[in-house]
Amino acid sequence: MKTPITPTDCFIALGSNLGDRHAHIRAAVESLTQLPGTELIRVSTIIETEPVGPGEQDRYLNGVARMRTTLSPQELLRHLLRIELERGRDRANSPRWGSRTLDLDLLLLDDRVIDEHGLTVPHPRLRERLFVLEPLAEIAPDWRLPPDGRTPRDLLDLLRRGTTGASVRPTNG
Ligand code: A4P
Ligand code: MG
Repeated sequence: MKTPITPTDCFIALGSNLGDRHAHIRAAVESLTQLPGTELIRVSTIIETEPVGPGEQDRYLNGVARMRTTLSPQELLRHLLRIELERGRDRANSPRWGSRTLDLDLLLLDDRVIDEHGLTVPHPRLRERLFVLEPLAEIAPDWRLPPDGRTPRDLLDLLRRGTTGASVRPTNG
C-alpha cells in the first residue's frame, strides 16, 4: 500500500501593478485552485499599496493565499512561474523590482527552511514588507515563522513601529 503524502500548508504572495490588475489577481487565484494535489483554503483581502522599488511605478494590488498541497516545493515554484508567464509576465525586459503583470512568491511552507538554487523559503524579504505582512497577518496572525517562531502579527507590529514605508488601503474587486 502506498504511504499517503501529508499535505503541506503554504502561503503565496500575489502582486500586480501592470495592465488589468484585478483580472491578473483573479486569474491567479483561479489557477491556484486548479493546481494538482492542492486545496485553496483562503485568500486575504486584496489591498492597494504604494510601490516599493526603482523609478516611477503604478500602485500594486497585493494579497496572500493560503493553500494545502502535496506538491513538492520545487513543483509548486514551477507552477507559480508558469502562472506568471500565462499572465504575460516579462522578466527579461524589466528591472529587478520593476512593474509586473503578476508576481507570485512562495512565502512559507509549514515550518520549513529551504535554501536551494532558485528557491528560498521563508521568502527573504517577507519581514520587511508591509504589502506582504498586512494580508498575511489578516489570514494567519498567529502562524509561527521559522526559524525564530515570530508571528505575522508580531512582525507587522514591529514593522509599523519602525517604518515610514508604504501605506496600504483596501480596494474593491
Ligand atoms: N525565488 C527564490 N525564492 C523564491 C520564493 N520563495 N518565491 C526565485 C518565489 N520565487 C523565488 O523572482 C526571481 C526568482 O526568485 C525566481 O525565478 C525564483 O526562482 P522574480 O519574481 O523574478 O523576482 P522579483 O519578484 O522581482 O524579486 P523578489 O526579490 O521576489 O522581489 P519582491 O521582494 O517580491 O519584490 N511593491 C509593492 N507595493 N507591492 C509588490 O508586490 N513587489 C516587488 C517585488 C517590488 N515592489 C513591490 C512589490
Ligand atoms: Mg517574485
